[in-house]
Amino acid sequence: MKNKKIQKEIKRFNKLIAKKNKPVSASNGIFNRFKNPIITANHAPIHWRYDLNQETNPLALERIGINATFNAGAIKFNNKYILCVRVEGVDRKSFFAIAESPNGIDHFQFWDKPCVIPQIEGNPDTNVYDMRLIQHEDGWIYGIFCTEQKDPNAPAGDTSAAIANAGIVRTKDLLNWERLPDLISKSGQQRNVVLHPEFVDGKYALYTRPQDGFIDIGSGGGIGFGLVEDMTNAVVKNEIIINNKVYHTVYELKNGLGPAPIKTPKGWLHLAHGVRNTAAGLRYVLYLFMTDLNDLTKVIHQPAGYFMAPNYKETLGDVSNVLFSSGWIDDEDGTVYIYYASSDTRMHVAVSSIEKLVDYVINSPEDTFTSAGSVQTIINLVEKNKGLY
Ligand code: M1P
Repeated sequence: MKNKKIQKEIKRFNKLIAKKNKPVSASNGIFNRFKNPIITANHAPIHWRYDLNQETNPLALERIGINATFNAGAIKFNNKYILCVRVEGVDRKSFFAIAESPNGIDHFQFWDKPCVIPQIEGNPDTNVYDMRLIQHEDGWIYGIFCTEQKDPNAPAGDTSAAIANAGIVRTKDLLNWERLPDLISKSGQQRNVVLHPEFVDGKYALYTRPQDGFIDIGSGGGIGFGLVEDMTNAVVKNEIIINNKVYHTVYELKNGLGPAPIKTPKGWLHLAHGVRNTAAGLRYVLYLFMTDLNDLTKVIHQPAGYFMAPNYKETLGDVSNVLFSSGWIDDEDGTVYIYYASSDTRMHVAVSSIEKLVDYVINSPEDTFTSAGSVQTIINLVEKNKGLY
């Protein structure tokens, strides 16, 4: 017989998993937010957190605390909507855990145990996060994530300087993960590295985000692109920046690719995050752009500004004013499930479609980079709308 308090916790947990989600009515027509976050720290299974043995836990106390669930990779696998969630414990360590849903919008439930990511001998990860899941045409599912360690060259007494790089794993079943060597590139640091799902000239193609420092991009800004001969020894020799950070835009300070791009008849659809600095700290928003089907380095469409920014509730969390996405699923019927995290705390879904996203990215005005230009853009629409209002 389980302790009464634990029984109550299990009841509360089951109610949470069974909770239905529904779209909020307010929408700009491009996407729909949903009422409830889809995965929170409270979705962490009871048996990860409680010692259920009455003898060793007579007071039914929680033994292992979970702080947040965010920045998940996404894939449709065996007809289930799968998220590889960044779960963060109260010890600040992040790890990966698979959660699945039958419909992509609610009933997300973690698998029995978190993912076991093999370590590289002699070079263990201190922290891992933000895994992108990519079904590559070579037949493997790749997980590209950030691996972080203390900077060995940090001055004595600096206990926060870190080095970030891209860790690489691959799997066929999302249960057994094969660790491949970390990415080798010319940049001192890498985050937000994503694998393109198709071969390019017989090679693997990686989107990168070279940076000089752990937080600061320094001279290395922008979303980069480079080819790799072999994922079992991934070396990017030449990185070119395909989508730069730009003064007085929502990606002024830095940017980074979200999930792997989606192929559409008009081009490759990309979801990215842009960051700017404010008096209240960094603000992370999501934006879209499209690259040429035959030249992945050529951006052919990019609407001005953001696609999604944190709403009032989403602005609050551990790292406030952040929307971050590293996973989306384009379903067989053209629906697109955009999985995003708010303020490094919890996961949400927004639903759109290929048709809407392509229309948005192609037909929304581009940035003119000046206030006068923005006014002219509105006047152009007013003129076009004459007689129609
Ligand atoms: O805290 C906001 C985000 O900061 C980092 O993103 P980026 O490398 O683009 O600055 C990451 O740590 C990310 O996990 C986090 O959500």
